[in-house]
Amino acid sequence: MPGILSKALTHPDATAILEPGASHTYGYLYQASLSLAGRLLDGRSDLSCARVAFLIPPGFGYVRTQWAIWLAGGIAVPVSLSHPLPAIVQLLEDTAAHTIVTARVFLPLLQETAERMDIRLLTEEDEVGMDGDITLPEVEDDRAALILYTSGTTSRPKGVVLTHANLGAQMDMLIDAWGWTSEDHILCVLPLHHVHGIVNVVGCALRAGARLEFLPSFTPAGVIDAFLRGSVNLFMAVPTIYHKLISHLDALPEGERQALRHCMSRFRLMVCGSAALPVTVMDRWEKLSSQRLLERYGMTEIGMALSNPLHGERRAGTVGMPLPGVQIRLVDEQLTDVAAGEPGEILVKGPNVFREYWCRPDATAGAFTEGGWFRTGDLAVVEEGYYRILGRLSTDIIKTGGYKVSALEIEEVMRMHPGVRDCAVASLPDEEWGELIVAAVVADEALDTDALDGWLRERLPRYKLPRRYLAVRELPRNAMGKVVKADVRALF
Ligand code: MLC
Ligand code: AMP
Repeated sequence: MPGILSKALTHPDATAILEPGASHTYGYLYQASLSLAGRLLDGRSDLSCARVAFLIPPGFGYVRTQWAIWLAGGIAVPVSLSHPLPAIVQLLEDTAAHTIVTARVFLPLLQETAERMDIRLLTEEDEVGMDGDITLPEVEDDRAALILYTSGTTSRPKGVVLTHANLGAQMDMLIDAWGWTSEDHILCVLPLHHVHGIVNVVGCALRAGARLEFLPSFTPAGVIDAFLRGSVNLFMAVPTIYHKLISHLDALPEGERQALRHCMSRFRLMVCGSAALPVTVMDRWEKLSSQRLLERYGMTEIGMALSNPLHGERRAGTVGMPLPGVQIRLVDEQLTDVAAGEPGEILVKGPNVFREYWCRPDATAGAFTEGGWFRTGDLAVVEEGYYRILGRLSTDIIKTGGYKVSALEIEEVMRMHPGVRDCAVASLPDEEWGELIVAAVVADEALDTDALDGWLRERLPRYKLPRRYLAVRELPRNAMGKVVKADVRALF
């Protein structure tokens, strides 16, 4: 059995998952996962790293499917609920998926594609008994467990391959650093196709034997209601979510705000990450909740690497220090270590670091330096032991609402539109979203931005859509003919 599940079996009667209208114990979660693993195996002894994509809303069904894939020896490939069909097809093609597991509600979306691509389609809810008479394969720790798609400096997203050992190490270092116990109760409002939701929230909670409560999606009112029920004591989110919660709380009558402050003041911990936490948001949140947010830094390829301390000063504007077991270097362009106090690119090494990009040996080779250090592409400086993130090496990577988006990917899709002659995608700083995606477009005729937006919505997930368009006669270029993104930004 994969190591990362075995700890959950030591407390079968404890509550594992709460979701609207239902709660499930660890024992039931395991049994239900086992029966689904039997259906996935379908008579075979081992899925032997076959890729199993799954499109399931956050909740019991999601976790059960993830566990079933791991029990059966497959590689889990979570599919975003916000991806339109062309983006899903791209992922199915790239992973050469063997099976898709989904919820009944998504069958109309997936059926034709699965048939055309000859991929087995299962619904998670269809049950055939709960018998435990299933022989499971031996799943070694260095077997691939998960492929997560991440946007980067190439136009197509890359699959990040994480092994069972990587995931176990990522979870153990957070359980240790943030003091997780089986007494904890966390609320999950994050999407479950990224490391923040999958590892930091779902994975750590279940490995620690804690209670994991799901909301189907994020709404400020839903979060507040769940907090007021009184047993949630842990919360983790991206800066945009804290910003939205602050706006919601600011609009409440003082009496309700006070009741909420009282309720939140009893939380054990609130964590923020995935994008820079503005000091203004940290301060306002502390006033509203009496909680000083713990900011940390991570990435799909490495899980978490730097964190402010659980005990001790949580310094605003910084992401703290290396987590236990994580090695960090700051280097210059020649990959030489910078002098103390100088800025440099963050390099990471440790058991948390991913194995490879799926079927992209060149990208994998390019991501590591001699000695096996992973290049993050992020710049930082150390001040009195605390790391401060300064920015990114590439201007083509955008972080919006905590999602990483490649400007090049959006440009490539936009250029396929018959009315678009050329385009350049950039970002503007934004208090709520961190960065806002914008697009300058060269078009033959007057640009109908509504029509272009509607066309893009059929091809890109919502969080990758430009929020402002500008028609231009030509794109700003340097002497080499390269588009200058800073000048594109200035046009807005
Ligand atoms: C949505 N909207 C945006 C937007 N996304 N506007 C500007 N920029 C964006 N990026 C607006 C649109 O008007 C949209 O309407 C409306 O919001 C509602 O869209 P939604 O999708 O329903 O928004 P919402 O659910 O409120 O989403 C906000 C959010 C979400 C913050 C909850 O973005 C989110 O879950 N972010 C977390 C992402 C995450 O988990 N990242 C971790 C990556 S791992 P319309 O119809 O006009 O589109 C990682 C490593 C690490 O980074 O360190 O953790
Ligand atoms: P992703 O590839 O989606 O996992 O996003 C990882 C990127 O998010 C990192 O490379 C950073 O650029 C950014 N990031 C994560 N946490 C923080 C943080 N606390 N402050 C600033 N940037 C962050």
